[in-house]
Amino acid sequence: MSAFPFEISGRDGAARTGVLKTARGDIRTPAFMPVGTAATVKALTVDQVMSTGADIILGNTYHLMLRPGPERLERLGGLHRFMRWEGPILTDSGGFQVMSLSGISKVTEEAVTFKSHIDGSRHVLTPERSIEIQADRLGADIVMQLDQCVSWPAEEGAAAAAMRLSDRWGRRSKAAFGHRERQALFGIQQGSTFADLRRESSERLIEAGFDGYAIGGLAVGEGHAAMCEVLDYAAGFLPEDRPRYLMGVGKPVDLVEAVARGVDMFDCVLPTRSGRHGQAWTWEGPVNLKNARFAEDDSPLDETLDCPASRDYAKAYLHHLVKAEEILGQVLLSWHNIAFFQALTAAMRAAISEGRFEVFRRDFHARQAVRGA
Ligand code: PRF
Repeated sequence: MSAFPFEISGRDGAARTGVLKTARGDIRTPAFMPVGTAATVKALTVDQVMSTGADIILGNTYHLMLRPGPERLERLGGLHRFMRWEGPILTDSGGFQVMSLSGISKVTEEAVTFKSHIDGSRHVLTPERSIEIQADRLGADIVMQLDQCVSWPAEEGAAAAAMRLSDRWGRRSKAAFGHRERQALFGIQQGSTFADLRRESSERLIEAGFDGYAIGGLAVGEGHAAMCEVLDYAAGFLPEDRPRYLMGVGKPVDLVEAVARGVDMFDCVLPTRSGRHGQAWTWEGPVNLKNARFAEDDSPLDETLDCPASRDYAKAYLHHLVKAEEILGQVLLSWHNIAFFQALTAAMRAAISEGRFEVFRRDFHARQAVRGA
């Protein structure tokens, strides 16, 4: 029995819409989770994040264990109280961030050992310690198993070994997590771009039994078309009645294509990171506010969005802020981008509910293509 009910209220092809009911509130799916790596969704207050309609945010074990440290966070009342976010939080387990951020790391059967990217200090992360940090010290609502993600391209043998290690770590994660009323544990499918490995991974995860199932190991350089090819089968290997979460994805077109293949949840640094670099995501594709064509453009980014950053500020002003490297430019573009990603998932939920997802998908691609997204 899962801690959190997942109620699917509508389907259209492989796409689904519903609600994942957590102890800290409902997550409407398809859902986009803004990334709050270091106990902050960069450049935004939690009130701004909440105002965009985000139901859940993501935090990172890797960063928070290095700074401010899990025991200190626990003494300060846990991650929710620390950062003043009252809704659900999903935390990633750390393995992927070790791979992508730390200088040196070593993976053994027992643990991943790595050097901090902040001060070079040495740290050990076992599946058990990752669960303890996420569930007991930080107090995450959705906890991820520790896994190993191989880079792309991968040899089949290396991908198989990492997938099977992830399975063993998943079982240890589950044993350490135990049974909890107010928290859920998600397993992570691995297997790179190999269908047989993705199938075997899913069978192992299902046998162990998790509250939700993530698809890991994608968006690591394979590109949109190859990712879609994997999702053609990988999503369907996972249980129909539990949430499916595609980790670290992605661009708006990735979200739409993944939802079309049965994915329910996403997270990505893209809206906040690109916002800090002057890029805004729109129904017509991405635009760079640095571009001189905005210097005297008095229109807002999107007056239909219920977000001040999208609706109330002229592109000419945003252009000026970005050119002058003013902090407010980063704040407003991050805010707009998160609002846009929430509007995108809301539009998908409505389209699926109303049985017009395929029309939405076609129109979406046509509109994005206008600016060559
Ligand atoms: N595993 C974990 N976190 C992740 C990934 C993964 O494979 C990815 C891959 N895109 C992003 N974040 N634990």
